[in-house]
Amino acid sequence: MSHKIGLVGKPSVGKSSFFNAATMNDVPEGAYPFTTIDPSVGEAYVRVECAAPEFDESCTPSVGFCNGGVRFVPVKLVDVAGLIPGAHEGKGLGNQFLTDLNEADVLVHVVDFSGETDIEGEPTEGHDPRDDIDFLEDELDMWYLDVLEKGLERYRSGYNGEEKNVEEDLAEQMSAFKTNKDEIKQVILGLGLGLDPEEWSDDDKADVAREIRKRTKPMVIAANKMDKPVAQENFAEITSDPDYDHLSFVPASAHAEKALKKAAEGDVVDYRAGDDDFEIVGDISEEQEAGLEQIREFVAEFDGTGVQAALETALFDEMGAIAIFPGSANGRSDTQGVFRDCFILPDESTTEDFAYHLHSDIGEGLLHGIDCHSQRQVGADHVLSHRDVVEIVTTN
Ligand SMILES: Nc1nc2c(ncn2[C@@H]2O[C@H](COP(=O)(O)OP(=O)(O)OP(=O)(O)O)[C@@H](O)[C@H]2O)c(=O)[nH]1
Ligand SMILES: [Mg+2]
Repeated sequence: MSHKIGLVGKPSVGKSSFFNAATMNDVPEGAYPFTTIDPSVGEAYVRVECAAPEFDESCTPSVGFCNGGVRFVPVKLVDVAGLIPGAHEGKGLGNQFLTDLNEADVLVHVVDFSGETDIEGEPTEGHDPRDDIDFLEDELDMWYLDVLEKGLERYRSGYNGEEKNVEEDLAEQMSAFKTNKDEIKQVILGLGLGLDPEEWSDDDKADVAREIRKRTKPMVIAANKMDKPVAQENFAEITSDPDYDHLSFVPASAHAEKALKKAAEGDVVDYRAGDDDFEIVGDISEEQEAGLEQIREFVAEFDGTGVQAALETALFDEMGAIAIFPGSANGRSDTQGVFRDCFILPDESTTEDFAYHLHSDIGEGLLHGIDCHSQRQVGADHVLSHRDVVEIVTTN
């Protein structure tokens, strides 16, 4: 039941490199477009500060691992094929790409900030990464608009009988986007539109499509290839451009992350994924040392390689997910030990949602929860916060 994070972007921006760095997989990478054709799914991790030390406990994670008080909780990462302009009309790998992307709960848009690949992923110089950011949003919006138009057609044809209801027809047509009629109605009314789509202009329709896309495809931008000076210049410029204020950017170097993980595997460095420093522990050549020292400067300046940070910003900040530890209020550990699990739940999850997440029987038998930090009882509809430790009390 782990969450799925999708890596998207035009060809040759470094999606597969990012994927390999995060998952330590070995899918092909290449300086030519469409190196990746079929999506690969791998296991990556998001970091959560472990709650066990706060209870003077040690933890024995059932999945993932804990390193120096940092829990690495598994998530699924999907490396999809590159997207080029016109994908919604089937260009490049077209609709297949869009279908793959739809399975993700949240997206990391990998952008080549060096500007050394053009919009189709071919080598160039001086390309403005803003064009990539715009085009991906536009492409998604046009895809949503196509589906929205089909929903409007359904409405016009009276698909759902005499009682015409636009939000219901749209919700049915757009169900693959994991939206529903309440959300669609909210969007329509929020844009100041009425519920009769015959009165909407083309711009209104585009606005509705865009707003639904924004809500259903939370996204963070991984500004990749930041190990190149030209990428750093572009980053400074774009992150201070007011037109891009609404987006969150994480500076990243998939190359740096991969180099560190490889070096750690070979016992050359002591490196914990996501950290802003590492220790050289093996015998290395001068050349290797110089390379590692360059990476050290990078991670010190950008607070890590950005690979972990991009995944976590996507899941926790953009999607609003929270991590919950099942706990026991009296501190007693059972035979299986405490703090075995750390679950990632959606935004606004309640005690009851958590109980059902554990098991439907637990959900059905729920009496109340106990917030283990405060030792207070919490009701079924109490909204949980990130890193809460909760005991569920049931009738059975
Ligand atoms: N300098 C630098 N180059 C990178 C980085 N990440 C990827 N690259 C290079 O960018 C090129 C494309 O990388 P891929 O990972 O194959 O890109 P992709 O987005 O998966 O490409 P497609 O599968 O064709 O869509 C390769 O030559 C990589 O070595 C990085 O962090 N820094
Ligand atoms: Mg690829």
